[in-house]
Amino acid sequence: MSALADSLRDKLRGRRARTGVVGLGYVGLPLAVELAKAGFQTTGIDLDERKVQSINDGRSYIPDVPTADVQKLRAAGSLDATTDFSIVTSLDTINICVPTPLRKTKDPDMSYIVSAVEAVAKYLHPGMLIVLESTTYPGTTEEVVQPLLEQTGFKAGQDFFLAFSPERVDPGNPTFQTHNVPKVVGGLTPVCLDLAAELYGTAIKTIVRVSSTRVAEMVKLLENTFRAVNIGLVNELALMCDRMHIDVWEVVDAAKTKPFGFMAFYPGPGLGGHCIPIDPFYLSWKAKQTGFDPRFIELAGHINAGMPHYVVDKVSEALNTRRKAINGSSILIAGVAYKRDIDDMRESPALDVLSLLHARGAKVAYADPYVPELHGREWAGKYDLKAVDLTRGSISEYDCIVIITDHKAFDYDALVAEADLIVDTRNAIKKPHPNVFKLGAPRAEGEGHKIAIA
Ligand code: SAJ
Repeated sequence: MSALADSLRDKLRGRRARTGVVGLGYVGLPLAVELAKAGFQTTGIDLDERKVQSINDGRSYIPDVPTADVQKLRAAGSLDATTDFSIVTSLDTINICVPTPLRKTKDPDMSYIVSAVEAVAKYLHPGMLIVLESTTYPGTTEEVVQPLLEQTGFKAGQDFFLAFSPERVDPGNPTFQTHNVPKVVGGLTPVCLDLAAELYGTAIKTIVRVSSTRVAEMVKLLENTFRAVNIGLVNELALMCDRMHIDVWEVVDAAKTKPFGFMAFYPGPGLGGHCIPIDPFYLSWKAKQTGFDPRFIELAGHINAGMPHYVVDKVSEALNTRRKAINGSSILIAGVAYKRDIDDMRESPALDVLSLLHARGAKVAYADPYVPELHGREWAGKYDLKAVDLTRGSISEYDCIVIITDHKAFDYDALVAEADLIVDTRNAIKKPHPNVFKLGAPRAEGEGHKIAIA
C-alpha cells in the first residue's frame, strides 16, 4: 500500500480517523451513529439545519435510532453535526448518503449526488476515503463521482480513495439494522476496496467484497428490481385470477408452502416507497444507454403503475351492485402510507387512488392513524385533507370503504359489521363476505351478491 493508504489504514485500525457522513436521513444517521459507536469521532453533514440542531441537542428524529444513543454519543463527544462542508478539511473518510429520486420523465435525478460531491471536493485532501452509498445506476461512481473529485487535481486511487457500498436500511425492521446487515463494498482499486472494507468492518459484522464499484452498484439494483418485478408478476396474476374467479391470496399462501425455490409476494394497490418504484428505473435508464431494451423492468413498472386504476374499477364494480356511480358517492380510503404500520407516504398508491376517485366526482376522505393530514400538493385534488377516525358509527356514512394500507390499528370487524361496501386491496379481511370486493378474488355468495336490476 502507498504511504497515504498505510496511514489511513492505521488511523482506521486505531480509531483515530475522523469520519464524516453526508446526508443524515434514514440511512445516514444510523450509519453515523454506528461509526461513532465503533469509536470514531464522527461528524454528520446535512443542509437541513433542523436535523443538525436535533443531533447537536442529543435528539434523534429517525425511529430506528434511539435518542438515548445520540445523547450518549454527544456526551462522549464522539458525534456532532454541521451544515458547513468546510469540516471536510479535518475529516479522513466521507460516506455520502443522499437521495436519488426520479424526475417526472422517469430519468435519474443525480442532482443530490452531484451537489454533495462538489461540496466535498472543495475540501478534498490527500489520503481521504470517499464512499458513495446512494442507490444509483452502475457506472455512477466512476463516471460522475470520480471526475468531479479529480477536478481538484487529485487522482482517485492514488491521492484519495473511492468506493461504492449500497445502503440496505429497512426502516422499522426489528431484526436487521445497520450493524448486522451484510455490507457489500466495491472499490475503484483493490486498495480503495481494502480501505472501505476496513472502515465498515469496524462497525458492521459482515463485509461482502466485490470486484468493482459497478458490481456493487448493480447488486443493489438487482435486489430491488427483483422485488419490483415479482410484485408486478403477482399483480398480473391477481388480474388473471379476478377474471378466472380464483382467489389469488389463497394461491400465494398455498404456493409458499413450497420449502424451496419460491418466495411469496402479494398483490396490492400499486408500488409505494422511495426504493422499489424508483430503483429499477435507474437500471433501465442505464441499460437503454447501451441500446438494451429492459423489457422485464418496463413491463413490471407498467403493471404496477396500472394497479391504482384497477382498484378504482373495482370500486366502480362494487358501487354498481348498489346502482351507484363513483360520481357523487362518498368514499373513504383506509390507509394512505405506502405500507402497513408506517407513516411514510412517498409514492404511495393511495395518492393515485384518491386522485382518480376525486377526478371521477367522488367525495373522498381518508383514515390513517400514522398520517394526520394530507397536503393539497401531495395529490391531484390539490386541497388539504385531515385524517378522519374510523370509529363505529362513522363507518356507515360512506358508500364505500377502500382498504389501501392494512394498518394493524384498523378495526376490521367493525368495518365488516358497518360498511355497506368494502374494496379490500390487501386481503385484510380474511373471511369472505358479500359486501367485500377483494382485489384478485371472486366475491362471496350472499345477499349483497345480487346485482340490483332495474
Ligand atoms: N409490496 C407489494 N407486494 C409485496 C411487497 C411489497 O405490493 O409483496 C408493495 C408495498 O406495499 C409497498 C412497495 O411494494 O408499497 C414497497 O414495499 P417493500 O416491502 O419493498 O418496502 P420498501 O419500499 O420499504 O423496501 C425496502 C427495501 N430496502 C432497501 O432498499 C434497503 C427493500 O430492499 C426491502 O426488501 C424492503 O424494504 C423490505 O423487505 O421490507
